[in-house]
Amino acid sequence: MPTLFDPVTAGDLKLANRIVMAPLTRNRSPDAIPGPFAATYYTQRATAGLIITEATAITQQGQGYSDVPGLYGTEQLDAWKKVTEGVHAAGGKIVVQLWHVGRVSHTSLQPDNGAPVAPSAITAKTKTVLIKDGVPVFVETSEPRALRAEELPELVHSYQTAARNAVDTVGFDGVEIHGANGYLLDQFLKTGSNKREDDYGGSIENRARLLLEVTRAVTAAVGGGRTGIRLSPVTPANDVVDADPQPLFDYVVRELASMNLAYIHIIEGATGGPRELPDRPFDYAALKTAYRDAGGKGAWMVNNGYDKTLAEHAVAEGDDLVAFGRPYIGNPDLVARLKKGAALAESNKATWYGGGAEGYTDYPLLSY
Ligand code: 8OZ
Repeated sequence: MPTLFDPVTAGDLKLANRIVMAPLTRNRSPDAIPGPFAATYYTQRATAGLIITEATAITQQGQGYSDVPGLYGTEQLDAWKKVTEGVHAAGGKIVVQLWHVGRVSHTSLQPDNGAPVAPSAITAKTKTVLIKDGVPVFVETSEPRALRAEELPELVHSYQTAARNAVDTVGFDGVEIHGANGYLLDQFLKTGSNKREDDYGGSIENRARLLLEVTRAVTAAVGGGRTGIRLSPVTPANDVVDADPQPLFDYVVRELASMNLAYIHIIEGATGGPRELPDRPFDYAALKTAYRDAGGKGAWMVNNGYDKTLAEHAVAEGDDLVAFGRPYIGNPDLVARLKKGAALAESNKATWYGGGAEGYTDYPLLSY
């Protein structure tokens, strides 16, 4: 039986172990350009079987927070190149997470200070982070406008362009489509945020259409074997809710099954919070069965609140990859620590978002 520390193949990605560094927003990319310490930060963590970068905007319209990186300008691509070169020189694998925040944004971050875009003109009851004088400030998100149907092909195309640039120009090993946590694609999926009356709203098929079009476009550009997708069926993050998530997500993964993806990345429960939500029950085993029964061969990646025991159990039960988020902030050598059964370092919450090297690249390796 495989363990967490055994190699695994996910599509075209040959991974040294089953431990994944989950995407972590760190707000250290002024002007949306990965900052001076990004290459060191990711390279320090290259013993992960796979690194998924922090969420990275595919367009300026896709930006929702201060100082998060993008993937749509030459300087951004050049800065990311230093990251992929560092990680590869250290023997690691890294994919970039493709992000469009939709309504989780603020006019001050949008092109021409316009309204953020969304499936429907419904403001999210959530906050975003603006960095003012180096200090994170939480502000209400701005009222969005509904995307017009004729804008959607260009939106799909912008995911495709970002994916192609990521792999061909920057040298990422692949991409992860951010379909989770209440951002644009999740807003389209769920009934609470999608009240459209066109082909992109109403039925499950219609609400899933944009996510599936994006995924097809991305796989056409870089190959299914270099494409992963992240989903969060029941997270309340960023004020999303669906009236009946099980059939919705069972449908989504059945449709994804034929796209030969590298992996499906599932956030169980509330992102960064409880794994079980009494008012939002969900059967993750049934979800995985729906994917496998439809012929899905991608690696099954689980995430949220895993420790060594839970992760070993998941792999023993047949999950292929386990993603660790917060533990990776303070433990660059998480793989070695888990292997040794060493204690994990706590990270300093005050330096999670924004700042420089402190709380970013200064967490020590195990000393034994
Ligand atoms: C924390 C802070 C800002 C953004 C996500 C991209 O939840 C995020 C995010 C997390 O997916």
